This record gives sequence, structure tokens and C-alpha cells, in this order.
Amino acid sequence: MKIGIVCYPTFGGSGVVATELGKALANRGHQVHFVTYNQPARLDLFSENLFYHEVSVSNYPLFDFPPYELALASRLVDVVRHEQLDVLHVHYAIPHASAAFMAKQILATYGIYIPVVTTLHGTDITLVGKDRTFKPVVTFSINKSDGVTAVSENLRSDTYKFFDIENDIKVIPNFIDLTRFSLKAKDHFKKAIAPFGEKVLVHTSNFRKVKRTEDVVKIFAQVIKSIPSKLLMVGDGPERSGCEQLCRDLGVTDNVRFLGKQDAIEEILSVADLFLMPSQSESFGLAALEAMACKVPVISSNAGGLPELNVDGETGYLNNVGDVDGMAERAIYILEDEARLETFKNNALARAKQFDLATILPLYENYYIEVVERCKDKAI
Ligand code: GMT
Repeated sequence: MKIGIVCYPTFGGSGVVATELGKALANRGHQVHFVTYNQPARLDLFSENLFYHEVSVSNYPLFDFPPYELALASRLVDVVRHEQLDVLHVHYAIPHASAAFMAKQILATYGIYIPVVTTLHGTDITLVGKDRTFKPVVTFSINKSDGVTAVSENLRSDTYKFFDIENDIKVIPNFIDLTRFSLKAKDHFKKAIAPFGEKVLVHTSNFRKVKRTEDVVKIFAQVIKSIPSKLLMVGDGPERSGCEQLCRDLGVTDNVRFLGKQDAIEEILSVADLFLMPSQSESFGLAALEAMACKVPVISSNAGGLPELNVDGETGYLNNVGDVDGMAERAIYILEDEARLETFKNNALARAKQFDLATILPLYENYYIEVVERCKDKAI
């Protein structure tokens, strides 16, 4: 098939899922066209089946807010027409689903019907989407999509709860490429981080409020009282400097490293003993799945879709949002006993294998076929 993919080209979860999906589809022989404003962060390989079409937005001085959505819609019209795409798959509703709708209307004037699949990722529904600034447009563009998927059962039910949705929403969970995300031999790195055999705790995120990064530091400050340990904070965002200050206030600075944005996450995860994800809301928790694939158990909140990934008492523990004491207690329980830690590590990997790319990819391929087939009658 010829598939157009629209996503945010950043390190955010939706962009990562979209890019990894596109790469995997290209490997399977599909022709994949990314349409976005920058080269996607994980689009790091050459393949004869992969194409990247940049969306550039005019910076005409009249525009206080450059109209990205219009530029995207125009570019989509151009790419669908000239590359003869079979389907457009847009990731994250805002503004991609509405731009795709506009492109679809314009393409109809050329006698082209382009089926549009929208994948909902989380904050496009639970945070920004349900805000009244966007709600009517998000509702409309979900209802006008030819196919809609959500990355967890929880996100699916939240979407029905918050919006008047007439469409069926299919759950296709996030996936992991186990050939990339697996435990790597990184003994020299581990020695540098934890020279005296300390346990290594890791958090990766975009350091937005929803990630509750201060809870990560507070949990760690309790853990280190019982277990010699180090904390690696990976990523960057608005909450980072507050967290750095909190480390100073709690006297743990010497044992915490802020690594900023990193490409080779799997190498960092390979030296980790525990992953912390105390998020306020999380539709799936892709970063936790990446950790589990590298044999790292997860202490998380029980928000959103996290219980569909992290199995309480098996692959880690789930506590209420904000229950720092409970999360610290669970972390210590896992880390204080080597045999127990090993069991949790093995369970984490076994669970991650259930989200193997090879299992999830056909769900998308079959869904495209189903949607395109369903749209045949609508073809102009
Ligand atoms: O977590 C973020 O803030 C980034 C966001 C995104 O859309 O880029 O992530 C969301 O999508 C990921 C991929 O489907 C999910 O794994 C994350 O759980 C979800 N984040 C939230 O719901 C907060």
C-alpha cells in the first residue's frame, strides 16, 4: 500500500509510535510518506520505501500565529494527488485530524476519495482535546475520520466519555521493537554511573506537569535512605529546573544525573534496575514499555492505561497518583532482595514481549485494508 503518515516529529510518544510504525511498514514493503514540519526524530534510516515531505509555513509578518494546519492540509493534498496514496494515517488529533479532513474535502474536488485513519494518543483527548478551545473541532474530526484507533481501552472509553462520538474506535496498543529495545551489555557505563554497585533508577519523559517529575525525585529521596542508589533523569521540558532545585532541597543532587534528551534510550535502560512513572495521566505509557523490554520493572501510578501495561505485583507496582510514600515503599521492596528483583525483571520482559512489533503491526495493516475496503463505495 501507499500510506501517508502525519505526526509530530519530536521525541513525544505519538511521534515515536508513528515513526516506528512507518519504518516497520516500509520494511514490510509498503511505501510510506511522512508529512510533517521536520524530519521525525526517529526517522534515522535510509529505505527505498520511506519518503519525507516537509511542511513549511509562511512567516508573513501579518501572521502572529502561522497557520500550520492550512499549510499541512495543502501539503497533504499535494502528496496524496502526486504520490497516489491509498490511505492517510494521522497521529494525534490536534491539528492533524482536522487538517486531514480539510485535505479530504479539497481532494474530493479532484475526484479523489482519500480514506483517513486517526490514532488518538492521549493528551489530544484527556488534556488539550477536551478543553473547550478545541472540543468541537476534535469531536467533528474524529467523527469524520474513516477509521479511528486508540492506544488503550482506557483512552477509548475516555474518548466516548468526553466527546459525542458516533464512530467505532478500535484499540491497537502501542508496540515495541524488541530488536532495538533489549538488554545491552553496558558494564562500563554502569560502572561509571554506579561505581559501588548502587541500584539505578531511571525516569524518562518530556518533563511536563502531567508526568509529576517532582514525585520522581521525592520517591528517590526516600529510596536512597534504605538502598544505595542513583537516579537518571532523561529528557527535558518545563519542569526540569524545578526538579533540579528539589534535588538540592532534598540533598540528593550528588546521586541524581539529568541527562537531557537522549537518542540511545535503550543503552541507558540497560543499566537500570527500576523505572519510575508516577504520571497524573498516561494513556498507555510507551516509555514504561521501553523500560520493560530492557528488563526493567516499573513503579507507576494507576492512571489511565497504565494498568493495561504494568501488572501490579508482577512487572512492578501501581499506586494512586501522588502516593509518593507508597511508591517509595514498593520500590524498596523490589530493590532490597536480589532474587525478587530478578523475578520482577524477568516478568517485565515477558510482559513487554506481548507488545512485540511483529504482533501489533498486522493489526494496523489489517485495519488499513478494512478501512480502504469500506471506503470503496465512497470513492468518487
Ligand atoms: O506523554 C506525552 O506527553 C507525549 C504524548 C504524545 O502524544 O506524544 O504521549 C501520549 O502518547 C503516547 C504514545 O501513544 C502514550 O504512550 C502516552 O501515554 C501518552 N501520554 C499521555 O497520555 C500523557
